[in-house]
Amino acid sequence: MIRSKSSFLLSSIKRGIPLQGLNNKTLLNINNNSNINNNETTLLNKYYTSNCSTTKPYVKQFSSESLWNKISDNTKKLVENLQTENTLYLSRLITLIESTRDDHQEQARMVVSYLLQRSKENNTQYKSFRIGISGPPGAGKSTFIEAFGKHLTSLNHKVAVLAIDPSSVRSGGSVLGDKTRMVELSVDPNAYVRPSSTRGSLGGICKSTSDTIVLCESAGFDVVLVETVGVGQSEVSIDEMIDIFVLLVPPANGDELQGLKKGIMESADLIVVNKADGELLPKARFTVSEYMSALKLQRPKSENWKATVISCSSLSKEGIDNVWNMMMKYKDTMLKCGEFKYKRSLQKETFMKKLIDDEIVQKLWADPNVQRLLPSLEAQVREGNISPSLASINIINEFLKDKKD
Ligand SMILES: Nc1nc2c(ncn2[C@@H]2O[C@H](COP(=O)(O)OP(=O)(O)OP(=O)(O)O)[C@@H](O)[C@H]2O)c(=O)[nH]1
Ligand SMILES: [Mg+2]
Repeated sequence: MIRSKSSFLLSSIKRGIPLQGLNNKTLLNINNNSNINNNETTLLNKYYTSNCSTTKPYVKQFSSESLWNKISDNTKKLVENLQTENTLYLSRLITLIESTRDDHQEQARMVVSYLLQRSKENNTQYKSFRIGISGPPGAGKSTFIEAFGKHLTSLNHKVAVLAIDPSSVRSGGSVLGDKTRMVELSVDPNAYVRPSSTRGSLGGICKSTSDTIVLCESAGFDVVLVETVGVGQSEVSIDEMIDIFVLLVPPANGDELQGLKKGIMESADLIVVNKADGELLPKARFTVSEYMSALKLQRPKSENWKATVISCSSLSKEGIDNVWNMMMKYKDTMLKCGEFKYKRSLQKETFMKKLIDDEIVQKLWADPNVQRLLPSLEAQVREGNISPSLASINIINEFLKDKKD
């Protein structure tokens, strides 16, 4: 009798039919029945734990109303005016996001979550296109973004340009997002150019960029260009916040290509050889074919899209339309196969976990108990009295001491 009941339950689980009446007692009976093989027992137990167990996962929900209620009146005004032509409101909200003050951070978290919910409700969350552009110094990134951005605004798109610059953390200076090279774009009413924030850690800059993207989209910018340098050299991967990664390279000869190819090429969805004009044209053509053959040798990043190489000139604007068409082809393909949405949800999850890592580590080092214990343990590790692993577990325990239930 138990055998027939378990067979019924198992076949229902395999067919994805929801089960009722699978309680502890039934499960125990089935588990004790020797006719069931190990795989079947595991399947039943797994199903029970995730679907029938009384220890339900803790669900905390945030309604858009409750988020809205936590936003101050001043900030509410900025949010309400976000979609107006005036980008002053957008800039002020970005400043809030970049602020290191705790109360500002708290407000920023509410605003971004609220806006995320709103775009979900309005079904606009996948309307936007986040494009990451990177490349070696002097490749023509700024010139390209100016020409490309102008092309997009001529097609009635609204374009936001943001920048992540890991070197600004070290040098304290802003290099990217230079409005000087984006003369036309920065005065275009359908474009918004925001130079890189130079304050805070790299993790902090990336966190604010990720939130800034949400703000720009809520303000009606449907294309967000994120310019970066140093991709692949830092712990932060631009892939965590963009939909397509474009590598912009100058025409080069064989030797120069060798240096760039590794690593960074693997993250590219599209390689654009810039400066395909005048005397550089033959060299640009050669570079395209070199990158093409190099791509053939590497494993594709996605099974739904094969990275490709095209050329353009940001000065003569030749081929700029082609770059956009190729990007749109990518978006269409990724949307149709579901990878676009999947990638975005995965990015958010990964980012959440990274933020937890960052936050916990910062809290640990700032903890007074840890600070008191640290010098003596450091000294003992240096002198070889205790192992680094023993010292580290002592430090972690010290940090958790008052926090355990
Ligand atoms: N011939 C030609 N020159 C270009 C083109 N695009 C950019 N340049 C030139 O290349 C130089 C570097 O351009 P930028 O746009 O500053 O390059 P970048 O990659 O932003 O440089 P960094 O910000 O220093 O990393 C400038 O002198 C540009 O005029 C192009 O399509 N054709
Ligand atoms: Mg530049």
